[in-house]
Amino acid sequence: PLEAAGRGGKGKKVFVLGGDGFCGWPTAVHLSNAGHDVVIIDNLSRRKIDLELGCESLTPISSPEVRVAAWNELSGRNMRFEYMDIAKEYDRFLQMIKEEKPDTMVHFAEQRAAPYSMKSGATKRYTVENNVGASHNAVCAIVESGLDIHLVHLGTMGVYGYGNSGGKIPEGYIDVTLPGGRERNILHPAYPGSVYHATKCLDALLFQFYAKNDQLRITDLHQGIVWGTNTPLTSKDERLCNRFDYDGEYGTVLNRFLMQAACGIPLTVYGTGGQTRAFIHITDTCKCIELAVNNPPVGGERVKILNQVAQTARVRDLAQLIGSMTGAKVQLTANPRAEDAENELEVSNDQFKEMGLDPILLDSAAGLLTEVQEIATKYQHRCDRSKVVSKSFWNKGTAKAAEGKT
Ligand code: NAD
Ligand code: USQ
Repeated sequence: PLEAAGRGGKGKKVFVLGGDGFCGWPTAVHLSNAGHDVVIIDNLSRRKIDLELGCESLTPISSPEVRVAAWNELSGRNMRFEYMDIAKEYDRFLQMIKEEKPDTMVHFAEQRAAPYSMKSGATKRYTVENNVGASHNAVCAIVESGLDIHLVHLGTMGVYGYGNSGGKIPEGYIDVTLPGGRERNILHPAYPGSVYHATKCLDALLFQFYAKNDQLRITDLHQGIVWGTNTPLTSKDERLCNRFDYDGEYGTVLNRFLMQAACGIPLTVYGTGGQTRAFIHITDTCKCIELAVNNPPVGGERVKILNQVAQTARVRDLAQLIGSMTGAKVQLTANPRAEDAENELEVSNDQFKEMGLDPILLDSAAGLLTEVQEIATKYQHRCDRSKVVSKSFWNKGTAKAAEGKT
């Protein structure tokens, strides 16, 4: 049996893997503020990919050393940052786990952009090697350390796929009757739409195996698209400012629309805009992760899977919402992705609701939408307009049509 890491309750020691990123940084601050002892581990690969793409966050972000020092100065806490690649530096990672004995590891440390993952053979291979390597190293190191560490992993709604299968998507598992009549409760079938999303499906299988074989305590959070930029805590000081991706590879749809409206760029709705996706505000991301950290599974056999979403929305409805708020025009754009033009999506988020989450909904979030717009307006001089159009095509038909036009 694994040795209990010992602290329990409040004030856990938490490693935040990928804690310099868009979701990781505000979560690290949130957990530190809640009384946990936070250590960020990050290899700064996201900042390096910005250099590769010739792009950077719309908001100016401080170095990890400066933002961590600023938070400690403001809060009196003792957050730390360790520069490490968890996919490549296994021995060092294991050693650090053995020495510091974290109660929990929150794992954000993956390449998270679907368009980037589909850009070339090199980015496909990097995404698989990095993401699967990072996730496997995390579970393997927990087993090798002999410590009973709870792993909280950020997965994606995209593991379920966006077909029009009908019915509400359950939280991770479905009941099936196998040929021959045997009843089973199994992982929901995986149906990824990009190499990036496929890595999250591979992660889920690894987690299933390690939970069964080694009784690891794992929570897998199937998160929707995150919008917003700062949280009440990261707004406290400019040095704590969170990143804001707007480019065609890393920018996600709602934040892109808010930034495009602020910069006078027509909203880039791909295809008919009939794609329905799940959404959550960055402040709720932090709250959900705190709930997950404080409510670990009992352990053994089964991964705890929760859908980390506030609501679903259709892309063209979002464009209409932002258009009516700001007067921005909509630009229907040939879809560079291979995905259904129109889909329905209904998702269960019962477990977070039962734990007390009262999520921010777009209908009543006018103030938060305006806040993001104000941030985008403030930093519009940092926007490189040549980076707004996606350079990644995985819909071959569309790519050919686009080539024909140039
Ligand atoms: P991000 O790219 O901003 O952050 C990821 C961080 O992990 C970066 O700081 C990066 O440098 C680090 N990292 C990557 N590989 C690493 C490695 N091998 N070793 C150490 N550090 C490494 O992404 P994000 O938007 O913050 O997303 C975080 C997680 O949440 C991802 O796993 C993503 O799949 C998931 N997620 C994000 C969204 C979203 O809308 N942003 C939605 C659903 C799920
Ligand atoms: N889209 C547009 N116009 C744009 C950008 C996107 O119409 O300018 C459309 C896309 O075609 C897609 C939808 O908006 O149908 C969402 O795209 P996105 O880039 O906002 O989100 P996605 O690629 O799905 O990925 C993001 C995160 C990823 C996370 C995922 C959650 O980058 O890390 O896993 O959201 S989910 O979508 O629920 O799987």
